[in-house]
Formats: sequence, C-alpha cells, structure tokens
Amino acid sequence: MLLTEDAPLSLRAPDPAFRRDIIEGLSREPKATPPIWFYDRRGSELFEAITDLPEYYPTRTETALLERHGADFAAAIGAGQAVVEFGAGSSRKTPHLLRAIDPAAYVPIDISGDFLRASSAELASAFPGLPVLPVVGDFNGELALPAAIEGLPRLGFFPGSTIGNMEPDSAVDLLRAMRRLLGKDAMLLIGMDRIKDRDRLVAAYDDAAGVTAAFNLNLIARINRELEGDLPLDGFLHRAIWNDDKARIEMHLEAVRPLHFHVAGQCFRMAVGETIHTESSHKYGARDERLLLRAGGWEPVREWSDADELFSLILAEA
Ligand code: AVJ
Repeated sequence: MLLTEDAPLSLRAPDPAFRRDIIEGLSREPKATPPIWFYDRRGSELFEAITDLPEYYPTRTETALLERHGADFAAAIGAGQAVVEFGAGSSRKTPHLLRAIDPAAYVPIDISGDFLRASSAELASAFPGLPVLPVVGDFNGELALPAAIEGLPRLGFFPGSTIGNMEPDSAVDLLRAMRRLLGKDAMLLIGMDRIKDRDRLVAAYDDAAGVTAAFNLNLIARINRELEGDLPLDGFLHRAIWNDDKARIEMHLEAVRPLHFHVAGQCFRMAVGETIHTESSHKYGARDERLLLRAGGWEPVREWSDADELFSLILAEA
C-alpha cells in the first residue's frame, strides 16, 4: 500500500539550487558541477540504459549478490525492519532485499519526484500489505523520516555505489548523517565498487554505444533548457579518465574549441581542452571500504562479493 504524507514537491519547475550549483560550478577553477543534476527525466532514463550496458558491470553484479544471498540477509538482519533506501531511483534491486528480509515498512528517498512516485506505486503493488512511504528529497540535506515508522528497527539501504560519487570527507559526513537519521540500533547495507583493472573501469564509463556520453552531455541540454543557456552541444566531448592517485573514475565535458556561452544571463569562456568535471566515481579496496564505514560511525559486520570481486555489499551496525 502506497502512503504519501504530503503532496510531493514537483521538481518540474526550474530548481533554484540547480541554478546556484551550475553558476557556481562554472565560475570555479577548474570547472566542476555536482552529479545530482544529471538526473532529470531524460538523465534518469539514460542512467537506466547505462545499467543494462555490457560494459557497466556494477548493477548486474550487485543485483546478483542481492538475489544470491537472501538467506544470509534474513539471518543477519531479521524481519520487521523499516527499510530506508537512499536514492531509490527506479528501485529495481529492492524487491530482492524485501523478499529476503520481510520488512515492516519501506521508505524510498529520492530527489526525482516523478521517478519516485512511479517506482513506489509499482513496488507497492508487488508487495501488497507492505506500507510504502516515499520521501521526495536530497539525502545530502536535512530529511525527516515518516512518523509511521517510529519505533521500528531501521535498516538503511544504500546500493549502487552511490557513495562513490562523494569525496572521502563528504562520504564520511553522509554516513554520519545516515547514522543520526536512522538511530543508534540501526544497520546499513551499502554497495561499494571495487578497485580493479583500469581498462575495465574506463570502459564502464565510456561505453561503445555512447550511452554514457549521452548521459554526460544531457547536462548541457538541461542547462540550456532550464537555465536559459546557449552552450553548443557539439562544442563538448565526453571524457572518462581513471585518476589513480584518488582511486576514482572522473567524467568530464571537454571543450573541443574555444567556447563562449551564457547561463542565466552570465557569460562564461572555455579554452580548447578545458573541461567541466561532472562526476567522480570512487572505487575502494576491501580495507578502504571498512575504513570508510568506520570513519562514518558504522562497524562492518559482514560482506558479500562476487567471485571476481568486482563489487561488494557490506552490512554494518551503528
Ligand atoms: C549512480 C553514481 C553509482 O558512478 O557508476 C554511471 C553513475 N555515471 N555511469 C556510477 C554513473 C556514469 C553511477 N552511480
């Protein structure tokens, strides 16, 4: 059963935070914009398409882990939890977890209201009797959990290696904020992407079909549409590079010629080869994962990984 507390915010109107972040990001040296702004309707669709690409191993590897280890989750987590999912998106992985642990409520949190409403309705019909309480919001900001889950034990669910988008200091801040939000007896099931062969990593973010390029370039189209921009779509190239020092894939939009454009009435210039850094996707070794969790106030208790150790799911306690 789908239970919405208030009329969800419509995010269709241009978001003042989008404008602020883009102007600030383009004014910076080097230029860098936050990855949350990829996910308008088209961006969310393109991300879904990315998850099906042959080169993009994280989604299918994590989904297989969730399918395979249901009995382990049931034993380690137990039934009757309020499952709070951060950045729920289309929630395609969630049914595997919910079937395994038989929770008392499901609270998906996502910044894209349209996507969240559609996926919550779908999930609610697949789990009749499970209260589904969507929250539209940015989990990097202040959030309140629905009153209806008060008193229930909580399991945070943060799949997809979304934590990898954050710089280590912000990742630690977010883990601590989750711990505060969920309470002192909570658990957290989190997905992290492993450090691996460089070519395999780069291919996952620069696929042959060009879907990731379209996803990156869609930010340009969105800026033009929502912020009265005049950035030339053919003035930018998609770049995916492995930064070994920081153990992360970086996505950039690189100017292919000298550019001069406007956003919300402000003027910007880029030299040939200059980039807008649009996303970082941090990768972790097994010890890095545990160190990050501990720094964020969570003690790892179990871990599941595939045979090739491409991806891991870690269960931690507050
Ligand atoms: C949604 C942040 C996990 O970093 O792999 C995929 C986003 N960007 N391809 C990732 C993404 C380009 C994805 N996360």
